[in-house]
Amino acid sequence: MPDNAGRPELLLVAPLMPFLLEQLRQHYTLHDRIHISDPAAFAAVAPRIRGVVANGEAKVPRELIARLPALEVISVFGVGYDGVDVAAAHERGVPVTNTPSVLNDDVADLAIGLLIATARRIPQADRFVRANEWTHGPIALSRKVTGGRLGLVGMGRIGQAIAERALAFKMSVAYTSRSPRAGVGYTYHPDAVSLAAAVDFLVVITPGGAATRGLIDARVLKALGPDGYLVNVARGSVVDEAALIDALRHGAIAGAGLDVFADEPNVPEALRALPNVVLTPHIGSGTKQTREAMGQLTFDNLRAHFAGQPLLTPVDA
Ligand code: 8YV
Repeated sequence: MPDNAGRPELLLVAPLMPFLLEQLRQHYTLHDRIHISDPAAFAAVAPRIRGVVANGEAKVPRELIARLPALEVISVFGVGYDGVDVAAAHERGVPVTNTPSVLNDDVADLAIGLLIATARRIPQADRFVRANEWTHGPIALSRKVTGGRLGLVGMGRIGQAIAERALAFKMSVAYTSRSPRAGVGYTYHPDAVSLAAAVDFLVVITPGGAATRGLIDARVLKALGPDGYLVNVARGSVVDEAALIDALRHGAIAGAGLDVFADEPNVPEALRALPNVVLTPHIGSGTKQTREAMGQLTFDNLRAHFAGQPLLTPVDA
């Protein structure tokens, strides 16, 4: 039986911010993560689910899509959609949308912020002052950022926004990606090892998923070297976390600034205990302004779909 108001029924597969939830509630009947919390209730409503709303971290596997015979659209609150089996959705003729562009500035700001915080050891310096250690003598010197060599793993919209900022710090910019990007004048490297060997700061901003899993491995970290720093604002899956911990422990690299982790929100104790890392809880897009813009785009894509209009930001087949 359709919902009383006859409104499309949506399955939410992730916790969503109130700004988006409130808008969704006005137009749809929402089933919030019942596929996890209440399998019996999910089995009852699954045949009526017409839309799925996910976020950047959520999983929408082939098996879930197969259980939703009436599914018409998947709207992702986030630019990354590596948790969604897009091939399975497209096979069924179900489009997937994401929220590109609106978060470029925030993620780029955080990448530069983490880079500076890590190289200049800002959180460590803050702890130093709070612990009154200054009264015993000065803090150790840190690493200069301006004029350094930046390497970007990924040169999409966010990568380009990071590069623009880096130029203001008089940094040289090089990058690697599957192929050289047309219209981009920065130095191209065919692989991450060669890029890492040529730079001081390696910033990861490439999509997650099978194609990039473990791309930053022990070999890349060795190439980055004992004076090199790693920053990851992409997906934890892109970095071999065990190899990274090992490299940080043994001085194979100088430090790391990490916003994303292999098994969020669980961050290994071994990583949390290291003195040469700056860790943030996946806050790249986490400002009120940007999250609201992402929420609006997530909502607008759904509205367009159910109004029979073209989607604003569909993901490519
Ligand atoms: C998350 C992100 O979507 O856009 C992405 O790909 O990783 C983030 O913006 C956000 O944290 C909401 O879960």
